[in-house]
Amino acid sequence: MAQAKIGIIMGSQSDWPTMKPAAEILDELGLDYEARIVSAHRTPDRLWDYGKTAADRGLQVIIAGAGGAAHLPGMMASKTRLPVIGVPVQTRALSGVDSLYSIVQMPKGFPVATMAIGAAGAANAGLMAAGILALNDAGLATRLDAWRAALSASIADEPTDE
Ligand code: RP5
Repeated sequence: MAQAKIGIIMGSQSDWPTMKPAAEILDELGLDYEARIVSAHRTPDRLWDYGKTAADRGLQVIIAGAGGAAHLPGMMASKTRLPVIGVPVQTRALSGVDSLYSIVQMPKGFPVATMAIGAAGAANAGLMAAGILALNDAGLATRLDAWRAALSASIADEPTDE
């Protein structure tokens, strides 16, 4: 099987329900991806290895979701030049604001493109990854345009009571 160009990584199994919408968008757009649990705190060696080998393995974009003290996207950005798209996972104690601040406040030099908190952010991460790959893939660009047009067409002109 061909190496996927998109990696979806997350800090815990518990992040998967939040991150799954990213995978679903990629499925809809016919894009291969790999999904892995890579924790900055619990499996730091796995994180190191993933970041060190990502580009050579053929990955082009990494979507990284984490919650709370969400170091994963930033640490991954420190280990690879590939674009890293961060997804703050909603937490119970602080509603994901902790995750958002942990991911978005990167120092100059190691950017993480940070999405909204939660499942909408994950879906947008999938769309952002697709947009990046579409720069060099005309077929994907056409599919992404069609996806966006279908979403626009699904929005009613007027509100209803239901
Ligand atoms: C983070 O800690 C993970 O990204 C997750 O959002 C959070 C809680 O993890 P679990 O305790 O549910 O495994 O590292």
